[in-house]
Amino acid sequence: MLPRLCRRNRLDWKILSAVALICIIGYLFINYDKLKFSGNSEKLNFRQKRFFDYQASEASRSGHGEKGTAVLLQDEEKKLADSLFEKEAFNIIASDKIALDRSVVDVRDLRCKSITYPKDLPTASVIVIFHNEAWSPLLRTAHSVVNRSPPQYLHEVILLDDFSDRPELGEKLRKYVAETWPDQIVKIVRTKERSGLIRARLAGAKAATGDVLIFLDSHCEANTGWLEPLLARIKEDRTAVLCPEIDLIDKNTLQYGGTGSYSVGGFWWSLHFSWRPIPEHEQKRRKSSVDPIRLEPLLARIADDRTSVLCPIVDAIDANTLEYSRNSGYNVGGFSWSLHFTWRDVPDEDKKSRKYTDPVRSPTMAGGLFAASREFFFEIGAYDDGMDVWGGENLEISFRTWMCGGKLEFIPCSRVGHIFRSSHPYTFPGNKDTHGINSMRLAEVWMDEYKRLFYFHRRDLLGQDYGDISERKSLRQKLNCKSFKWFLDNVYPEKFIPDENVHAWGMVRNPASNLCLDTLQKDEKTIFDIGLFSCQNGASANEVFSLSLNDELRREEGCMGFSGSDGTRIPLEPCNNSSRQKWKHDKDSGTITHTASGMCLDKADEMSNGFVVAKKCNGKDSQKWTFEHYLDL
Ligand code: LR7
Ligand code: MN
Repeated sequence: MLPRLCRRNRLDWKILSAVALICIIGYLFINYDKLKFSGNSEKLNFRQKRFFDYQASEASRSGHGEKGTAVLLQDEEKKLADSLFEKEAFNIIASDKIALDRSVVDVRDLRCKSITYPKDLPTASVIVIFHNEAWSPLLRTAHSVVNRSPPQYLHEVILLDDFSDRPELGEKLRKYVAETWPDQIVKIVRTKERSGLIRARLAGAKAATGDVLIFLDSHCEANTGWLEPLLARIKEDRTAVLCPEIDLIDKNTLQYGGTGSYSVGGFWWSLHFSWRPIPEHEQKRRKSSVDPIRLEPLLARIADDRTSVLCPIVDAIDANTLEYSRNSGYNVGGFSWSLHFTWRDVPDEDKKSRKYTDPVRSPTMAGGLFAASREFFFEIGAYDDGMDVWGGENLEISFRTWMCGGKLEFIPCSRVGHIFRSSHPYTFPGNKDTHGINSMRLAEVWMDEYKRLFYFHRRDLLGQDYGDISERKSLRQKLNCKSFKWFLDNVYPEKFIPDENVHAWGMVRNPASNLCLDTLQKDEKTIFDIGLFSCQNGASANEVFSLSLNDELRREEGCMGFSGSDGTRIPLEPCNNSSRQKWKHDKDSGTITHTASGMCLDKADEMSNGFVVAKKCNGKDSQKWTFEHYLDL
């Protein structure tokens, strides 16, 4: 009995030890990567090496799309790309041909490269949200961040999967991430249901533990040196919410192109985002924007130098009309050997020196690419988690940042490319107009009485259910945020308000015909002729015109300009304060007169096919107009 038992026990021990050994080996095997990086310094060394190896290899890379070049497809590939274009809203075949860690051109201004940033910068959590993003752009985003962020500042990259159901974004993605980044710098977090991009970003922000949150869309490429200027600015001012300069990655060729336009964000009263040039007040505020242009070789550069001789930029005053027009050419002087003075283009080097490195204040952001101190992001209310799928959150966070004590800036030295796709390659559950409803929430909470201007455009939304906004309202109260009027007056003073500080506004009616000026639904980012349509009695934003204190007959961005020849149509063109765009209205006689030419706005005859024209004044009914509202200013 006894020996048998012993024997059996011995066997048990053997089995047990074997199992234990297998377990230990298994554990070591599974956790090899973790154990390999058990110390922080080992992790950092590994990351440093990866970072420097990539930098070293970048210049010598060759292949499709390297250095950010275009991929041009032919024959079968082109056909295939075309057939998939609708689904992906960009050229997936071209993207798939490009290395996931391709090189790009460093499009920064030369001056950016000479800036040295403090060594002890805060750390960043980069959050890339995605729903059913295609494989190659998603991973190219992650690679670009890891490869171009100095490891000591990159705390983590969170790929926030908003409940995607493409098969390759499941196990295959997990495996790729684990194998490619064994140090676990890249993490995947998945939502439990389709959350929409706003709640997805919130989930990402909650999971993040770095000092600074940086959000990116899932089809971006971070460029050289993108991270340091963002972190340095937040270190300097924790209330600054920052956008990189967003470069265009072409949706057809995947070419990485520098924008170089240095635009800032604005908005339409329909609550769509718009790009606009840096306004004059901001150009003046920024120190480096007043740099003189060197007039070499005739004149030496000045600044605070008593030995320098300065010229203003010479604008043109037309000899015939005395119209003053801005010289946007910024020429410098040269000479010919016959010793005549000549104008010539600003030499390349000086053009570059006019591109600046300072932050540019912006009223709004596009939404997808921005950085904020993690603490500050939550302090000012993160996001409105009542917003669904897509749209509106970009203006909400913009208005809120400014109104509640922060500031919004573009950082010219931080460059990130983004594929601007032609449509949304994902579903909108329930087919809801999420931009409309989200915008209602933002208008109701943040825009005070100015929400009326949104509803001008979206009468259809009036009375629709936008959910509960009480938490957001009490947030605004708790933070003691300023009014929307304060925002307009101080942050966006150039924003045109159609029904304030104008002589008159509303429908411009020709009583005899009961026709009104009308944009005929044309896209106001283009130039088009103003038409006539039966008056809609306030039901159509297409018929809202204003007579500004500046004597313009205008819309939000466009002014009616007239060339002066009898009987021609009148285009709506970008307002530029020129005499083409000045009109006077006489309330008693009803005339609207083009000041420079003396011609009258005329309903015209059937020949004009529903377009308004200007003609010699004749006192007839076709030249009589009334505005819906007169402010008597
Ligand atoms: O349900 C969704 N869940 C998601 O996670 C829907 C989308 N998403 C992800 C999506 O995979 C993508 O990574 O959210 C991100 C943004 O969606 P896009 O790329 O379809 O949006 P967009 O680039 O057309 O739109 C811009 O405006 C949006 C308004 O809600 C967001 O703020 C986007 O981030 C924003 N993109 C940019 O600002 C990039 C610069 C372009 C400009 C102008
Ligand atoms: Mn996008």
